[in-house]
Amino acid sequence: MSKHLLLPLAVALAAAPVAQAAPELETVVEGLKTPWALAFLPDGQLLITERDGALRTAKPGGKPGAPIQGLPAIDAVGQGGLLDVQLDSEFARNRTIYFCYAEPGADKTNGTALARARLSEDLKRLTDVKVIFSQSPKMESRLHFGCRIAEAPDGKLFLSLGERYKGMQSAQTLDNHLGKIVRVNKDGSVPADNPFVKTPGALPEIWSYGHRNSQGLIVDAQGRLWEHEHGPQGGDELNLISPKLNYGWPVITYGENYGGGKIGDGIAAKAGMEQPVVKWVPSIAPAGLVRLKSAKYGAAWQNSFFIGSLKFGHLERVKLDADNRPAEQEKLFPDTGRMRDVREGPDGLLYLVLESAGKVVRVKP
Ligand SMILES: [Ca+2]
Repeated sequence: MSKHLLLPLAVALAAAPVAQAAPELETVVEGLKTPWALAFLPDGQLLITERDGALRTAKPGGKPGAPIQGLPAIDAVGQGGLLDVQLDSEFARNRTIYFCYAEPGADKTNGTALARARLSEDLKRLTDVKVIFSQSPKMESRLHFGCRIAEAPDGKLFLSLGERYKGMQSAQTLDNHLGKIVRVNKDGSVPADNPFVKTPGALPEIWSYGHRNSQGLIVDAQGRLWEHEHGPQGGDELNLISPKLNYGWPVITYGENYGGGKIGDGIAAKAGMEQPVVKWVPSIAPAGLVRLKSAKYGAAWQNSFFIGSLKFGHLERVKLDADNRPAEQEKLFPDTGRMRDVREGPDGLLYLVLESAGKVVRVKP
């Protein structure tokens, strides 16, 4: 008797709809060519870089505008071109933006440079363009520009710099800007309290060293600097960055050479070199970094890191515990296509830059 009565209830439970719908993506802008980075203007428009050397605005739901005039000469070769863009924290007052890019040098060389400029009220041109930092030395290379910009609460600027692939050994020495994170004032001058200003032979802009190729750099809500970087085959990393520290490349790595074979001594740890907070083997090829401040997606996602994967085309979510160990990790939106940038909009929503698709999409809450 009781079994007979329970049966319909069990059937009803099995057929019940899933309580929580999976988040979905919606297109915000399309028709871009190899977009690389995204910023949000106060009027609701987006400011987007294209790697080939165009900076454009776009209204959500609209088409990209004509290229903004006034960019400096850009070496759009290989992985290089017009890369990151950031608004000054006081953009509404000073209309200042920062952008980094592959700056051409003599004899086919290039290097990552950071420039500032004012964006005209009509959004059509840049004025007062000034290069405030140039990576030294420039190299003949199409690879590993790094190139993410982050502004700290005190107004200092951080910039990630790749080791240009050919210069990997130089990531361990302080007489160059290869494989470094640097810190400068907004006018390009060197802050007096940078960690190596009094070290003989060291370049004074250096904040940390031993990096490979970083395309993710943020200051979180607590004022901490986070960076992720591409390892070689295997061994991508998320690092918590402190001044003066050595993050190990190419002496220590969880990766190996492309096609196999150890790098250097094939070791993953060494005294005096920092361990990553998170490592990825195999590599996801990380690009773009957010630590989500908003509660728009619920408590689980709030304070999580979101990282685009170029290789697998998904959005990686990582949440750390109180001791900065990975507590939650998942792969969202698999096979969406090369994800080049991830940002949190002023609306508290996640925006993704899809490189091959030429789109900016938004994660619906
Ligand atoms: Ca490392």
